[in-house]
Amino acid sequence: MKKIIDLRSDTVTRPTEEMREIMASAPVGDDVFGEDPTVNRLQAKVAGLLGKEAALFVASGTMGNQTCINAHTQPGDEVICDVNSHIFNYEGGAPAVLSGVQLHPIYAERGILRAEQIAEAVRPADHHYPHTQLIALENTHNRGGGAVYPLEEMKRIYTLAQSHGLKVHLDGARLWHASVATGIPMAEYARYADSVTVCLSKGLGAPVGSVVAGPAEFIDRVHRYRKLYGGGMRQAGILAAAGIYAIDNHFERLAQDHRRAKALARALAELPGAEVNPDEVETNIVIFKLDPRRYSAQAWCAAMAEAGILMLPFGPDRVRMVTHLHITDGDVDQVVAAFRKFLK
Ligand code: TLP
Repeated sequence: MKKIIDLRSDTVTRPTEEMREIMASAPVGDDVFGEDPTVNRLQAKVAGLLGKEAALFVASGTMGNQTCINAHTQPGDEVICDVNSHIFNYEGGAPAVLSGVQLHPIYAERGILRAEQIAEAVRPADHHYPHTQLIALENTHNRGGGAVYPLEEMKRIYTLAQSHGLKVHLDGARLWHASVATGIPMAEYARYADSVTVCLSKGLGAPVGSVVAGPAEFIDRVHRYRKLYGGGMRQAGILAAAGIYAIDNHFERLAQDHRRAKALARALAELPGAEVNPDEVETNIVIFKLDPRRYSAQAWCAAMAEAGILMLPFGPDRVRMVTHLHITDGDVDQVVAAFRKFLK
């Protein structure tokens, strides 16, 4: 059977044989009683990696972001984010539904907000305005084409937040990638955020799960929201074991995904009918623009699918490709050959 090359997302990975074996033999207990030793081990490990006091295993990145937003805010508060952020675009309007807060989205080049833009968006203390309470950042930035937040900018934003009494939440679904791409430890990025969500089920290749981290008192409040959202899982150690394995075995290898994404972007940039700047491909996401006279994103993805290559339309003339654990150098060669065939 011909292999399907699935570049739609790094969420499509399946657990490897070795990961499945580790999952099957993981010691477990009732995590709602705090008694699952493998969940506790994962939480301690991620708290350590992020340099935070405490961490909590949650079902998904969305649950991580939303429990944190809820724990940071009161209904009626405002959350500053960028217009292309995941919390604004892909979480079902959850901040309004679950926390009763309003998002204040700002346009930012490749999703990277500058401290000056945020300073302008912070509301004055006047009863006409909502109360600004939280700044939400995303590193790496998904719709920004996997852009890495410059550490210096995060530091400036955090300093600004502190001077206004605001909190900072970091959607670090792919913070692993930022760390591998720059060599900057995860904890160094996390220093400039009050809370962080990291995902195990994206580039790291675990089947399920994310972890939130922050001060112990804050994580205790997040824990309450996790329960309230129905996210209290029982013998979740089976899943946490996959996360521990993924961190230990699939973290450093993300550099390969970055190299392959760059190779895809370089090949595309040489062809007419597609636009992408390979220098901007810093991690495992490539977003390119098609010449609409030749292909719409839908038509392109349908044509590629015929050739056994899956990509995701990311707007009427934009397409996203994400490299991951199951994409090999041979796959990259095959995709490049298809580009040449379709765009010649
Ligand atoms: N992103 C998914 C889709 O929802 C777009 C993907 O395929 O990339 N933060 C960021 C930055 C994300 O990219 C995602 C997932 C999440 C949060 C949500 O994680 P899950 O899917 O676990 O709720």
